[in-house]
Amino acid sequence: MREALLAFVSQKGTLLEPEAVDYLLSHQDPLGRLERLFATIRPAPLVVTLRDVLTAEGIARSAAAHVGAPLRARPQAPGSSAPVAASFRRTSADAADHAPDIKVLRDITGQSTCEGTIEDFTRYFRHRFQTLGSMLRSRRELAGALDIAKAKRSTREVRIVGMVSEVRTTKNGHRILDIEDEVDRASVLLPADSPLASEVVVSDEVLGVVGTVNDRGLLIAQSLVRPDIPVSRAFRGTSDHIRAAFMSDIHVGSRTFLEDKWSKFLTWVQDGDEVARSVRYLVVSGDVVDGIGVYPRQDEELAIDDIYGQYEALARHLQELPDHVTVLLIPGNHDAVRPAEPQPALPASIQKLFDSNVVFAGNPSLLSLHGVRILAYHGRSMDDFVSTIPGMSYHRPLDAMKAMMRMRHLAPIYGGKTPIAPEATDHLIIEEVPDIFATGHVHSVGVEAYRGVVLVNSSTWQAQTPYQKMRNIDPLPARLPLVDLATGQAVIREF
Ligand code: D5M
Ligand code: FE
Ligand code: ZN
Repeated sequence: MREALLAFVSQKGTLLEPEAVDYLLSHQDPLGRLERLFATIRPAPLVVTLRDVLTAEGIARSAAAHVGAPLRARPQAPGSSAPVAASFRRTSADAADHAPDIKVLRDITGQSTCEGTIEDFTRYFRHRFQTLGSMLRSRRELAGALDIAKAKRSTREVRIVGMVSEVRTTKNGHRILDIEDEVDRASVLLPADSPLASEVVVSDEVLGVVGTVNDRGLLIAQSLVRPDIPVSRAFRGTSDHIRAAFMSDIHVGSRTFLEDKWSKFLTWVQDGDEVARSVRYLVVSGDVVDGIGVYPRQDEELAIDDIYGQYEALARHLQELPDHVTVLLIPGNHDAVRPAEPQPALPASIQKLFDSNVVFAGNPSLLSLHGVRILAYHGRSMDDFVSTIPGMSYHRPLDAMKAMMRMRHLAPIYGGKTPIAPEATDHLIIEEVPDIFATGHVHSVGVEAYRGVVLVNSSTWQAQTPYQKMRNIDPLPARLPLVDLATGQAVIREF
């Protein structure tokens, strides 16, 4: 029957979302339902979504509650620019009818206490270990987990929780992890002939191991356990189809800031179509200006060489947004705050250059828009994921974002390219599972869902700089991801 459904839609020149296939197959007369659907929607959308099916059947709301969280972001290859789906256009609400409802639930602004002493580092790592460790210990696979010291004396299968201090590969292709808890350490073998040998493991992440200790005290792993997020959860949606647009890496002040693309975006959002009118929020995930002295000889690539001048220019650009768009702005590694993460919101001297429709928060921040939780993070740690994990690339930021979700940490690798301030608590732990997780930094783009969380990487408004050319970084600029706050459905619009 699955084949029959797929053959039917392909003959109509469209595709059927997997969730829609599952829904149809779990009900009587799947083909008949599909035929009736095509009779009601014309022109047929590029991809027929579960929502299309439910809407056509007139039972969208109640049925959606029935089948859990079916309305996921549709996977979209980075850089692809499919036209915005008909179902997305059709359901647009008017943003101007909705008063803003924003809360910054968590960020470091005004709470930094660290001075970088040894005690600070000890306390920081202890908090990381204890918080992620207790998440892990609540996992069924790790029930009865032992301290490392005790596990090393056991002859039976053991479960332990530890922080990775080193990852290495032996000449025979085995991988060895050194892991530590607060008292002891152990070496864990991921045998070359096991699928575990190709698992992504990074230093300083906290994980669980199930295995047996051999007579030389080496723990032979049978499985690795990540804190991860629940398998599926409902999207905490708004009742109206207002949208959040996502951008980052505007790099105002750079010679390669794309004025023409920005004007196209402004024209669309000012007097554009129903989707443009549904944009209630613009979430800007850092690198909003190019900054000064961020990399060697950057001065040669600047059009505005004064930091306040750069923010003033950005403020002028944002002033041109329609009144119904509220902007949430967090800093990145090019912005005028301390580079160490977590970064506080931009200082008052800069905030005062902007209109009151701009809300400032730290990097990272947990935000609430009408109750929809958004974790916004610039994404600097992707530099460390890309440079330490074979197979990760700047063109596939969603892979790194999924790894962060699985590790429940935004920047697990300590001492790499991402500077981390040892605050009293680890603000980079993903304590609360968001509805939407947004990053920027890599100047690529993509949307996807992971276990019900909408992942968004939000492009750039800067063309390739000579510095990026030298580093083989090929940006995908001027793509605007848009997420429906009612359903989590996501699309990318290209300018
Ligand atoms: O980052 C722009 C691009 O450059 C992005 O793809 C990450 C990459 N990048 C940034 N810093 C580094 C370092 N130190 N090594 C390798 N690649 C890097 P932006 O933050 O806008 O400069
Ligand atoms: Fe950037
Ligand atoms: Zn950046």
